[in-house]
Amino acid sequence: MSDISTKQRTETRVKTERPKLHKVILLNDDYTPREFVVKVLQSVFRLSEPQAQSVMMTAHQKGAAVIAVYTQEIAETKAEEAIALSQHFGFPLMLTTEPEE
Ligand code: TYC
Repeated sequence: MSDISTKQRTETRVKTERPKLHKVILLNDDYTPREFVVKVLQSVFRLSEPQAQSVMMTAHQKGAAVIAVYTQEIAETKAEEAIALSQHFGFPLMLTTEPEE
């Protein structure tokens, strides 16, 4: 005989931590052409052309700009991709990542 309807069930609730998000930060330099920075932001980070222009100009004027936030692995992979792409074209463009507060 099945006791499925009367059996007490204990529910275990496991608290799932949300993965911390990491910022990808674009750093200014004196040599990388503005148009190249915009292309990298569009191709690697999928920014629209106006968004890419805006982020590029913020880095150009203030020294650094947050591009976007991702989980740690994606943030680091995208930063590495952008740096590799820039090095391939002989530009010194630099990006860093840091955890969000
Ligand atoms: N400062 C560069 C120039 O005048 C352009 C530039 C902008 C480079 C933003 C990097 O993250 C950067 N050619």
